[in-house]
Amino acid sequence: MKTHLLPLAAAAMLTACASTAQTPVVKSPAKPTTADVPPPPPAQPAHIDYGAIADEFLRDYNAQYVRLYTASSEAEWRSNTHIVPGDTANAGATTRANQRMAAFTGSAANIQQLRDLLTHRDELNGLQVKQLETALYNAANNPQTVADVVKARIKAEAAQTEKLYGFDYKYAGKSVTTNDLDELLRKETNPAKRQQVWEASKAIGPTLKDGLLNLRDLRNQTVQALGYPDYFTYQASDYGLTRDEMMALVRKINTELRPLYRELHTYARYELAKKYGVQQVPDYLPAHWLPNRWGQDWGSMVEVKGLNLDAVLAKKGAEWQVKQGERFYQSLGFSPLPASFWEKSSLYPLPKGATYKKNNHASAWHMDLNQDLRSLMSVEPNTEWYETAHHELGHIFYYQSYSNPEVPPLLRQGANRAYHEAIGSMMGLAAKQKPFLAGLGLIPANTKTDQTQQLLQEALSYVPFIPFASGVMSEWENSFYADKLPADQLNAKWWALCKQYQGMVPPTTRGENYLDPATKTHINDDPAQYYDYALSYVILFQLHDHIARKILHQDPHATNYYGHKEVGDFLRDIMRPGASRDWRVVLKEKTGEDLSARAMVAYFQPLMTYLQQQNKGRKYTM
Ligand code: X8Z
Ligand code: ZN
Repeated sequence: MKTHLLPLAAAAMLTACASTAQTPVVKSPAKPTTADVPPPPPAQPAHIDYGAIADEFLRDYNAQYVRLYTASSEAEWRSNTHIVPGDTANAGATTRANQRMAAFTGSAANIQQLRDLLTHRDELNGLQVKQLETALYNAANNPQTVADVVKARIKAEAAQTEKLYGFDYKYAGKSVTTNDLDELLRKETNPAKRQQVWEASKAIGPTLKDGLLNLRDLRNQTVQALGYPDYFTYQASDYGLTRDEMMALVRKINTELRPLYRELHTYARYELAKKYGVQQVPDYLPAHWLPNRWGQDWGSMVEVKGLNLDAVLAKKGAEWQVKQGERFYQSLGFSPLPASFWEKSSLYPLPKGATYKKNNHASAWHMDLNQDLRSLMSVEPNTEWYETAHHELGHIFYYQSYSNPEVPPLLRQGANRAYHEAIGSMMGLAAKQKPFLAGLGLIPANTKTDQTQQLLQEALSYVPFIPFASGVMSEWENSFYADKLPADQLNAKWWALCKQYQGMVPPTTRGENYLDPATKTHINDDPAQYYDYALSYVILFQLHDHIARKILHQDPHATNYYGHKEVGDFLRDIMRPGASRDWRVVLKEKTGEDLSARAMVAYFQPLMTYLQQQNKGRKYTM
């Protein structure tokens, strides 16, 4: 699950409680007191102070919201960190906590009150309107007018989480973790073994099919009660966009990066065919050739001489990576993490032989919408986890930044969801650049490295993500929720999109007895919002470009942010207000630009000539 912002179920749990909702107190017009005084002028309705009414309502609402949110987070935390297959106690407690949250945020009385107050928006201040809109948006995920549907959905979500993270992956007859599978996909050179590993990673799919189909209907029905046509549209509306506008945006981003992706795709087909000793270069990339379960990040395909971060990190260890992440943020002026972060987080893989499992996908949690900040990871000493640790800490420092008295709990979210994803990913990018590594003493300052190879390595890591995130994932979920993709076409649609956007095909035919999209955790527990990540990559390059050129006066390809408080000030200006400012205004104000792939395309532009030379005489298939 992603955020991160809200642990998933927490997203589902944004809800309000009827019983405690206040009804506005309206003063009656004054009555005349004596008979012989001249008749009073016709009674004017007394002035109603909607601002004061909204204040009182929101004070109560926020207090309840924090209380229920915290209880929900605690239950979810337990459900995600202590999974005993067959034991339903955690799922039961989570379901109950989330239902209490839903009964509050989706209560008919609260919905009525929110709507009433919003009809007087002209008399309210911006912060009040934003909070009321957010509460109404949250209500749409849990309307108690369809209480049975909401209840069923919350229960189904808890059950799906258990299945998803309780799954026992097997490879070569032994139980393995997803970390093991990922490591094998990065390192194994025998294509037949690679295929077995890849297939092992997909074995979970069919176990999630019934649950996912059920969740689709329940998610759609829930939001339909407040007038959204489908769940995808509901999620897009959080950005102030329609479904069509969101799809147009992600398609535009994909088109802008397509020429570069086409070169990388051609390059990868030929280079991997060479590596695996295959004579006939395939037109489409076999999925099991790529160093990632979904082909979303190919960074480990090349090793840059003099910059072997894996080797450096192996010596430093997993704990060092997380601590180093904190040091980096602190060097920019962020406050140290509270002791409770270190005490309560679950940062490393479970010990061998543990009798329970935990969610293996990284996330960051804002438990009480205040200072109880936690991360759930399975950090191992390697580049991928080094970057992920920086990513998760980005969420954590975002939480910390907007947990201030100016931001009411309802608005303790990112400027939009993509900003929340962008900050830590940008820090992850910065933490891998050569001057930064040299500054830390991780590589000798005079190390000679090939800049083209370095940029190629970065391109392989960041660019293939775009057709995956803005293409395959977004198109599939759009079709799944909004177009109600038929249950017997789920896998066929997935692979048609993989071929169209990623130029990637499965090693063997994958019929409807498989459900390969469900192997991506987000499809189950972060539904209809994977475009957040595509947008976050675009934003991260916009922010990085600005920081490098305008603040540090450094080449964006070779920066060292370390110790630069002015970089921290720039970031905190974005992070501190949370969701209380409009995300478009924030981007324009801070970077001078609208959301655009310009900076990302420009960053990798120097690589185009190299790739075109490498690909001379090669067959392009996309
Ligand atoms: O899910 C994540 C984060 C958690 S918010 C680790 N990411 C996406 C993924 O793994 O698919 C980060 C980038 C893309
Ligand atoms: Zn994230």
